[in-house]
Amino acid sequence: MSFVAEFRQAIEGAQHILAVTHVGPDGDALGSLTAVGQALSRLGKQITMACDSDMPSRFNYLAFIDRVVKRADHRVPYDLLIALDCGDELRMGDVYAHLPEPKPFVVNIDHHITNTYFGRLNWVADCPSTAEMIYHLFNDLGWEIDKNIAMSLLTGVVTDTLGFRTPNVTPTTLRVASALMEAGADLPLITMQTLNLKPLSTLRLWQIGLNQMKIEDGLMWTTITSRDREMIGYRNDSSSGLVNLLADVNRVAIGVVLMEMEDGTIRVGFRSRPPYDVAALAKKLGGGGHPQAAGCTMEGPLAKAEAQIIEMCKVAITQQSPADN
Ligand SMILES: [Mn+2]
Repeated sequence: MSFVAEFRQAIEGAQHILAVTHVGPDGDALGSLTAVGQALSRLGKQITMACDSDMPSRFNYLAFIDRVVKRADHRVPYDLLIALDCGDELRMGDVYAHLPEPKPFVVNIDHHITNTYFGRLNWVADCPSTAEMIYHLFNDLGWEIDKNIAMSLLTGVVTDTLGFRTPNVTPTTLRVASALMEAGADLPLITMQTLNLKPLSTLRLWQIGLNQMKIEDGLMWTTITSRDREMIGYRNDSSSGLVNLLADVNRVAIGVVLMEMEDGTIRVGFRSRPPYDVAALAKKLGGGGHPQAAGCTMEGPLAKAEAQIIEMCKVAITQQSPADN
């Protein structure tokens, strides 16, 4: 049976559905989550949307965003869990970890190449965003994409492609975006809210990161200490685009940001340009992601993690460098 047919069957047989996306949610995570939440609630299902993080305010324009909760309701007998944009179970944080046994039937819909196929039903596709997958899924199911759902899905498409600029964008991506605009999605508003506007603390973070940046053998990296974070009041667990700046320098193959968190662990973000692949690197360190964008969490201290990352990245650059002629 095809995924669509199995998914349809799972939905038809379920009354209480829990949709979950990853911690530290981005536009694809919240766009996919709210699109699924809207569609299922229209079908008359009892739907809980959960994400184990605070909601970033720039996504306030999304319909249903105010219904996203941090924990599942443990009194509700969920018969289905839909994981969206999660490469593994850990990405769901305590929403999944704290869910009482027996856990519900899990459907895993994701576009990370490092996905562990943790669901009972899995759809993992090589696609620029989970939202683009959801668009195709709704179409195949014959579910209407109204203006609000289109806004959610286009938010995912636009943010995960950084405004259609990543190397995995295809003509299909543009056709999907076009169809979503025709359904009423407001592209300029999405671009302004999610890509252009940023809190001042983001630029303060870039300021610190750019001051510390180092470049050696095609690797450009920087470190942010938890004291830096405290000083500028930065609470996000991603570097909010700083790592993209580093990887976009023309002599650079891989860009890395190491950020020391309050609990002493180190969040590491990787970016690269083709043909360099950072997904395998991140996976080796217990993380995951895409060939050109990946991440992991390491034990401290910062200096030790930094030394290990520099070593691993330099080896990867040497091994993956195309022949000179
Ligand atoms: Mn995504």
